[in-house]
Amino acid sequence: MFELHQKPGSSSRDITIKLHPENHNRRAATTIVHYWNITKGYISPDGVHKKVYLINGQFPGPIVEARSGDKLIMVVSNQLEKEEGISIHWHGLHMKGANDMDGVVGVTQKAIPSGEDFTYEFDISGKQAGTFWYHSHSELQRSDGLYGGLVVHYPLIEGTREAEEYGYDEEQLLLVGDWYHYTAEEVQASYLTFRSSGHEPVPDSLLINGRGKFNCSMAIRSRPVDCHDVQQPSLRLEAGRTRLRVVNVGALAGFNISIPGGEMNLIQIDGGNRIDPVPSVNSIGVLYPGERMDIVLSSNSITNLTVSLDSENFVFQNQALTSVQTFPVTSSGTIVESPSKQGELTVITEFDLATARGQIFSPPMEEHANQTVLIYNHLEMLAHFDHIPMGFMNRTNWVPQEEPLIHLPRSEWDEHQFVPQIKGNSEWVDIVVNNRDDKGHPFHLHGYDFYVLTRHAFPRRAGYRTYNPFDPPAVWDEVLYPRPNVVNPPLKDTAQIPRRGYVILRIKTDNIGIWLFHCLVLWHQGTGMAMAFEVI
Ligand SMILES: [Cu+2]
Repeated sequence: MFELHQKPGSSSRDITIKLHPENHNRRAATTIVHYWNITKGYISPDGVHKKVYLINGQFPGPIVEARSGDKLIMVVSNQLEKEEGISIHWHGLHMKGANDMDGVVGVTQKAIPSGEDFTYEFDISGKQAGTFWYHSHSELQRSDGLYGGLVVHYPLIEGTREAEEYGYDEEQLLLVGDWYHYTAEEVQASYLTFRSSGHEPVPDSLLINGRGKFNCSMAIRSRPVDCHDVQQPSLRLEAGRTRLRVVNVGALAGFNISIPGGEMNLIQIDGGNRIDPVPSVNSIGVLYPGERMDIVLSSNSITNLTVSLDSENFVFQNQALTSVQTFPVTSSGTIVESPSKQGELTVITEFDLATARGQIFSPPMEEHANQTVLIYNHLEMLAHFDHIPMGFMNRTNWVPQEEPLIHLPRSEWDEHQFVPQIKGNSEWVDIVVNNRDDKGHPFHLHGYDFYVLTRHAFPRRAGYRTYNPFDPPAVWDEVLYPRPNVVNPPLKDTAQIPRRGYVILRIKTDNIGIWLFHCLVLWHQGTGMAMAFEVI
């Protein structure tokens, strides 16, 4: 058997994942091969026993580090005992020329059956470097632990010296996300019934780098768990300044990170996309599922780090959940006494990620794209489907097709596939998505980064509205229809579409293939909130 990364009942509660840019940024591009055996086993990430997916015996999976231009060969062996198909998606990597390696069951591949292997082989673009992650794109396996971090470093010889430019001495990874004590299948079953009234199952706990702390006395009698009390995990920073690469690996909730008394500087969003510089703050958010942020902080002023889950989607109360949790931070192996005493006020300065801007286009981009696609997304509970919540993109509810779309002529795609065609000659295409729901949805586009020209929620008093690019408003105004940002829009691969609001996402169609576009809330994705674009 494999060595468990985290032994059940293990007393080590150090969650530090130190990265090693020095092993990658000084060498020529190369081929990196990983052999992964996927199994399942019981562990207690937060003190509560749960059966999770393990990669080579580890949860979360092994960290993959590389440099721009490397070739990755990932041999994934499904060693699950029961018949269950798996796949791995490389979130944020463009997969140019490797659409069939994108890992989406039903679109780019069939699930890897138990007892079989699949080899993912693809080149990381010479232009891509940043914080990524990988996760299952089969069923709901992501929330039962089939995920891990993927970091691509800039080669120093290309002249980009980020450590000097941003002023940091070490790099660490933080995989942060909500956590459920029941299996994803059980959680989804509690959602896909009329009894849920469409309210999402609220998580029980939260994990950083696969560990957390659940207070066993909080367990609810109606939902018993096998629990033993564990210490709160802690983070260890080396002296100096640290670049934290933060990924939201959760299934439902966004979160804020704050370090009262400390200073954080946001430098990049999603896969290494630079932002217009912002002032140092001690709280940043909301980071939604699938999104990443890179922040630089000075370790000497930090004694703890607080993660606050965003309660936007917590309509049902879950008494078991502690949605704000503080993790001790040690610096150079010594716990620094907190300078702020009880009763003393710490001023919170917060940066709202929704206000991040990208690098400046000079001259600005054109107001109009070469092509525009208009989409309405909606969760519905229809009488003829027993009032079970179902996700729709325009009028289509996605169900992965048995044979993947890339291997079939369009005439053989079933009625659950909504896949507009767009031209792939590097034209600009605007994707306008109107979210008709009273909750936000973090959407991820495979194969591309997009510029977020607009991300807007209509005021509650404005009644029911949408944005139609083919019949635009006579005048732009900040309250109803803000002017699209063609000067410094942020570049991302995952973006929150606000409740009763809309986004305008602009892509340059330079990547041929069929690319999924879907909500990252796993419970929404699992009930059909997904579509794809075929770039021809
Ligand atoms: Cu959603």
